[in-house]
Amino acid sequence: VRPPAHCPVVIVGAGPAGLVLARILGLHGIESVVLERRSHDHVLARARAGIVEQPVADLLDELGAGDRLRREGLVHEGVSFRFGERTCRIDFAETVGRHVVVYSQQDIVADLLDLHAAVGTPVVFGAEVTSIDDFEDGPPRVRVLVDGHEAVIGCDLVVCADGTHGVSETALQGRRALLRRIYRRSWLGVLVDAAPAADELLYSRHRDGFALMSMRGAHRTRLYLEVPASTCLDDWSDDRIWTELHRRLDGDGLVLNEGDVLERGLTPLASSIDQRMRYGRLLLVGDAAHVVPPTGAKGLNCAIGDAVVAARAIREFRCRGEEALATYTSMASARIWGAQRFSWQMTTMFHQVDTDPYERELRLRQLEHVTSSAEAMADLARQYTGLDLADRWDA
Ligand code: RFL
Ligand code: PHB
Repeated sequence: VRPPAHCPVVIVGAGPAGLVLARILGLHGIESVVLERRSHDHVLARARAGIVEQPVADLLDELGAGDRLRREGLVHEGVSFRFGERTCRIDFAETVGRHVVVYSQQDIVADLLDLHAAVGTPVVFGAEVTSIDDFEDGPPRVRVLVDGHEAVIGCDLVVCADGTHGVSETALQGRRALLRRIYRRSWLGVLVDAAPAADELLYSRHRDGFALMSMRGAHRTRLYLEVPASTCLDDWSDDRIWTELHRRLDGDGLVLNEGDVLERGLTPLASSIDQRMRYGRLLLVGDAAHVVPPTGAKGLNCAIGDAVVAARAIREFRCRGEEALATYTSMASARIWGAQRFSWQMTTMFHQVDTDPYERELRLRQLEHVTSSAEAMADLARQYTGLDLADRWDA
């Protein structure tokens, strides 16, 4: 696929946000092109999120991209929290009648790409957007490099779904209304060729640092360890990783199953949010606009939630012109701030290294509080399984 000279909507980035947006626009008969700097294979190989909120799984179904998720995804009706000597299960089904689906982000992206190929949405791989011009006061022009050749695409609107460190960062330099938090800790994540040691996720607060047991299907375990942000992946031999994982996660009848480490990676914990998600005729969606630490499992879900709101703003823009874009940020922000707050709460409750004794105790009390009563557990379950989307894609 080659980039066109003109397209009503240019979407930068073939992550979950860009691909869901292109699908909703397509269902409303609005033409778009998706430009992705990486190759098709690279995009499908990137190991990332794995927890899909119930409203997001329902949306993927409605968009025609949910068949495999329904067949292969694991429905989880609860989660366990370990702290001190206690393991506490929060039952989503019983407290709020909801669930999450464990299904990898790569598979969601693969399903959306198959769907786009089937319906003929142009998705151009190996297409690096190098600059976006004139978006503040007129129709934007997008410069893109494909196979060493530069092309310019004219459009009515550009949507940056380009994640962190994408081209929107450069295009908006010095203009952004960013609020940030750096946690000075990272997660070391491994994908292991072994069956998960339990049917549900286990989040563990441990004096040596947080750890999480998750999974990808019935035969792969996904495990995370809290490590200092300055750590180097080379310092973590398989032996050292397993020793730490067992120390922080084994107990209460659970012993991790070991297996070959198939992938490993480091994710710094950070929160950031741009208080403006619209700059003239440029909209930000997903990680390009806001980032959360992975503890609440919200990044992927928020990115897809934004796509629904952006699609509505674009439809109204086509009827009423530029003034219709004015409400985009406020429409998206309640759900985004909900995810920011929940992710911050989960992160602070479970991570305690580098905090003073008062703060450490406070965080433990918070964890005790959220597991102390049916009401508190229901509140957590509601947030974990996902707040309703801000809008309906088909309304
Ligand atoms: P993405 O997925 O980063 O996609 C952005 C795309 O834009 C492309 N791009 C460009 N293309 C053309 N020209 C340019 N100049 C470009 N610059 C960038 C990139 O190549 C890329 O393909 O952003 P999007 O769509 O906003 O989606 C966000 C999610 O990917 C992210 O929030 C989640 O992965 C976060 N996350 C989790 N979220 C959850 O909801 N549940 C989880 O369980 C969860 N676990 C995680 C996570 C993220 C992790 N890592 C690695 C950061 C676990 C981990 C370890
Ligand atoms: C994952 O399975 O990758 C995962 C699960 C829960 C989280 C973060 C990541 O909070």
